[in-house]
Amino acid sequence: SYALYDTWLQRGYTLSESMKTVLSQAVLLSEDQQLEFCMKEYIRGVRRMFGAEVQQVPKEQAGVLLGTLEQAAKCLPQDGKTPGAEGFRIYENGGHIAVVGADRSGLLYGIYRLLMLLAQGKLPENADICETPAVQVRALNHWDNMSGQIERGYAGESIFFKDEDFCFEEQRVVDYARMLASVGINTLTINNVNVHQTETFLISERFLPKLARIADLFRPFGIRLLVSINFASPMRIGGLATSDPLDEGVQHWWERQTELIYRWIPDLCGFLVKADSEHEPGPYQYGRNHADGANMLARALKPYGGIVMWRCFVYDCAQDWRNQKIDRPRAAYDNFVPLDGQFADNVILQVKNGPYDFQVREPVTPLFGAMKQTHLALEVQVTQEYTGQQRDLCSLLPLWQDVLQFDTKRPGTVADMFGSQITAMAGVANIGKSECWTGHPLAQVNLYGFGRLSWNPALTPEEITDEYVKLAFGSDPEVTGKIADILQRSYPAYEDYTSPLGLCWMVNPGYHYGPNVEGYEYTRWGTYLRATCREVGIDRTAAGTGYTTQYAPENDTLFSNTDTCPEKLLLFFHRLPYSYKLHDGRTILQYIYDTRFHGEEEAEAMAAEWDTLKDKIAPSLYEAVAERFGMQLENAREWRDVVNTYFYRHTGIADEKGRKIYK
Ligand code: GCW
Repeated sequence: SYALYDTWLQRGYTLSESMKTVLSQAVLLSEDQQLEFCMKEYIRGVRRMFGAEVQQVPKEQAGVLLGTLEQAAKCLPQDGKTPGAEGFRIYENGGHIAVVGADRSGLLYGIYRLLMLLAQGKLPENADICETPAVQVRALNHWDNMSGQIERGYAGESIFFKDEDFCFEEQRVVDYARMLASVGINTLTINNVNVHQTETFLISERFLPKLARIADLFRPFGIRLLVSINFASPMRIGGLATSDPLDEGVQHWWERQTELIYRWIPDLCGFLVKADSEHEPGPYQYGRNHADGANMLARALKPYGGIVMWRCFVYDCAQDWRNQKIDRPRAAYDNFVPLDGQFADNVILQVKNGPYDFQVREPVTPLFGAMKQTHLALEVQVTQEYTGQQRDLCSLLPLWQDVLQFDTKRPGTVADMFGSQITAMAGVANIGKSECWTGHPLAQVNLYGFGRLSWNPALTPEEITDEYVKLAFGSDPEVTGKIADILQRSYPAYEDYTSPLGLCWMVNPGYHYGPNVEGYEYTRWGTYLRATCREVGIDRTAAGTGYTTQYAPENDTLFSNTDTCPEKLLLFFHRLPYSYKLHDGRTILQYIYDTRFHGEEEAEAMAAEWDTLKDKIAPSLYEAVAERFGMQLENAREWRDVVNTYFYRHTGIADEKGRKIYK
């Protein structure tokens, strides 16, 4: 039977009888009670996924040996290959499989990986897989409000909150914890970075017992909570007259409050902070800087081993559109780079992947490589705010791959910096109460992929997609092949109908779905196209706003030169006439027309390909996705026609191919 709720670790898969026999004789090589949970997860997985009952047998009879390095290192060849913290080694030899974790979490990850490899039919004979996560903090950030509503959520209401209080089904939370752990996520924030009135009290006695209960449910899965705090808590909770980070009373307040929090949740990971950003309180209000603010919290957390994840999404959100001197993409660098070296060791600055805000196509933030003495986190948006809102299909894996493989020249790619300068990866969750968790059933690929990439940023979109479709949709190669194909086409298609050449923000203001070319043109948000009848885009080179100078000199040159600037970003970096010729000889205008038509055709083609699966997949899945494709087609047509008409009316130049453009 097929249920939308069941994702990649929950279904039944076929397995040879001989492999089932191997799996069903297992031993845990440890007396450590802490590890028994891992065995339970193993037993549950083997039963649920492969329909076999596990017997715990003496070591000599075991097909599968589970343990940590401490007690099970002897099951591995003594060849010096040792997994690092949270890592594991899976070793198959003569019909015996050893899963050895570097530690408890490593063992759990190794067990899930074994089960997932078997489910995909991918455990080779003589398998020897030794992995250590590339990133220490693999965090998922919910933007859930305690009202139950989720900021930028497209999958129903919160699975944690309702009516200004906690409200959760424990079984669902546990199933969720397992999903996250199976892809290696080890840190979770359940409340929005915009911390409203009620949520401010999550770190007070009013809610700590319930928050602690949530922590208890995630703990066995190796997941620690990181709570979003309100920078003004000393005033709002403590009744102080100020929240100035250099005020001694404020510092003491945070110390006492942190002590209280840790009494309830001894392994709390720390605090997540959005300060001086989009009207949230912060140190600037007191004439202090972000190091002052972050370090104050870091000091309070230090005795407990806690960390501060401090967001860099700080910009002027009350800009005058007439003022062309201010350029919003410069903001994170301008605010934070001068503070390099001033942040405490247990502070991680959390930086969005691009300098704007999760647009369909942006360059990579210039902060990576520019802050050599500061821990950084890469933040990506798993929820599809600007990428189709889980109505349109958009696998974000190619977007993230572009980010991870970007060569900063400072030196190395973003992926290369993990473990040294970049110590964390954070994703904004796309989860809610929807039956399939993610609104659009195929949007699960983004959660799955985020986890896999934060574990191993070198994985390719093709590899991750292949894993996901096999785990989620079974072993019929026609089905998995077609779904993989649809997923791979989805981001290029979405980019095609929405965002030509790096032009951002042509969305409806506020809710950010659907086209509205000048929706943000005369607003305070710093998000402009400046299209005239002749030209479009913003000059961000040294001759313009100077944004390109925030990159390493080689990249400044690369982006500043219209011949070497990646074309997908041409109008992000440059202001150019519509007649400007691209490398293939097309004008910018013709490119805009062509991609709009092509993106819409791709949406139709994906929907048609999905239809061919109608008799091959569960009706609930078929219907749910088909319904979304219906919405996507409408959206793609709207984008095509609105954007084409806008530029036709501005230029008066017709499509060379004579296709329908509304005059
Ligand atoms: O993109 C903007 C979103 C806001 C969000 C903000 C942020 C949580 O539109 O909804 O607020 O980014 O990242 O803080």
